Amino acid sequence: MKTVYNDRHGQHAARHEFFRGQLVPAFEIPARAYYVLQALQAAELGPILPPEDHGLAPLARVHSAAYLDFLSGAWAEWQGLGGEGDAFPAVWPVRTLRADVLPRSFAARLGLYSMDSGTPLTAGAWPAAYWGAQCSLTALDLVLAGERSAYVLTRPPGHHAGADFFGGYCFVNNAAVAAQAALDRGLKRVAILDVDYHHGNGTQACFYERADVFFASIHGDPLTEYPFFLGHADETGAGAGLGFNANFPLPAGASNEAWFACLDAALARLQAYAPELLIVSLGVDTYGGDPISHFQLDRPEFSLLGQRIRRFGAPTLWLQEGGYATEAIGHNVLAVLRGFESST
Ligand code: OKP
Ligand code: ZN
Repeated sequence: MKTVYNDRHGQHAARHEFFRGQLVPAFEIPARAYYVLQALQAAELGPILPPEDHGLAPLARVHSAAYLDFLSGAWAEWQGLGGEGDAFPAVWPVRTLRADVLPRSFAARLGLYSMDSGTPLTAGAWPAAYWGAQCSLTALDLVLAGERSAYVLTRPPGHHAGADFFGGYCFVNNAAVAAQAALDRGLKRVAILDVDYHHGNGTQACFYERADVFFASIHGDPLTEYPFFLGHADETGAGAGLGFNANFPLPAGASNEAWFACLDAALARLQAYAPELLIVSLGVDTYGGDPISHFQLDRPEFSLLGQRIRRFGAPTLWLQEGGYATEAIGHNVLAVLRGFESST
């Protein structure tokens, strides 16, 4: 399997993040991708390729122009204001406040375009996220040219980012950009399966009222788990998209049996949809040793996941999302991809 590697991810390197009112060491760090790269190289999974630049237009098919403008200029603006260290939002236009008037204040726009205070905006957040999307588009090219599958090794992740906001460590929604690009290249039905521990609220929202992308997600129940405000089972799509969204929330601590029962159910829904392309938002924070998540998958289960996806039978684009047990994530990702490769 070919890997497209975001060689600029290291520019996004937060030292700390806010967690329960404290600054704690960041979880979403460059070492995550270095461990995966090392594991792929050691296993000789396949060629590791750099991204090709497809420009801003495919990102603008998913994200608003105002948001991309803000994000691409945010660090310079913050520096111009004398910002020291990473920028953290601290104020949001919640219910009764107006989000339709663009404030001049940087702090206010940082809040307008974000969903939480746990996502440091660093000097390199924009280039890292931009090139992550370019990796996703490059890998999509490979799959559309006939590769059975391709894997995108990138960070920061993307699935929490919405059309006009960042959050949950995410800035640009790679899965949504790739899905929309596939449709723009002529595909009629794209499926996104999100197996990250956290619900992919951004991806779901992008396609919630559309029938051309089916979004299915297995995740920790938002009643107790991030992102808290989306991801319930009764979210089944709206308008033309009604019936094309399927959420499988599981309680924190759920068994592997329960997780695979959800995987089977999700894949059955996607099978009935008969997509021409399957995009997998591959978070491996479902690992039992993950420091911020509460499922119990391990290497054999990750391998089984890969095998199930292989059996699904569609051209498959794998996109890296979460996974915070830093030293284990390489082995976990490799187990998934090898499970896929070894199966027929
Ligand atoms: C991103 B992805 C832990 C607090 C949780 C948000 C988690 C985002 C997960 N410090 N902060 O879905 O893996
Ligand atoms: Zn996650």
